[in-house]
Amino acid sequence: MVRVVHVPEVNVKHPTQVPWSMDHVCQLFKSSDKNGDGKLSKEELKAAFRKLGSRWSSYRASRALRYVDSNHDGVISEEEFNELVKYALELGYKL
Ligand SMILES: [Ca+2]
Ligand SMILES: [Ca+2]
Repeated sequence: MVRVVHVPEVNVKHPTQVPWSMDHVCQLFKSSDKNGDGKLSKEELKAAFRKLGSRWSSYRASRALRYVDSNHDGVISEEEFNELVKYALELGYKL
C-alpha cells in the first residue's frame, strides 16, 4: 500500500483542488467587462463563471450577484469587485 505523506502547509483555506489563483480569477472577471463600463452585469458574470468552468453559470451569477452586490444596483462595481473575487475563490472546486 502506498501512503501519501505530502501535507501542504499553507493550503488549508484553499485546498489543492482549486484550479484558480486569485490573480487568475481577478483577471478573468476584469476581462469579462465586455461593454467596458467598469461594472459586471449579470450577463457578464454569467460568461465569467462559464469561463471558470461552472456548469451552473446562470445560477452562480445570480447567487454571486445576490451575495456580493451590497448596494443592490444589480451590477458588480469596483468596490464590490474584491468581494466577488473572494466569493469565487471560496466556491473553488464547487463551481
Ligand atoms: Ca460591464
Ligand atoms: Ca452593486
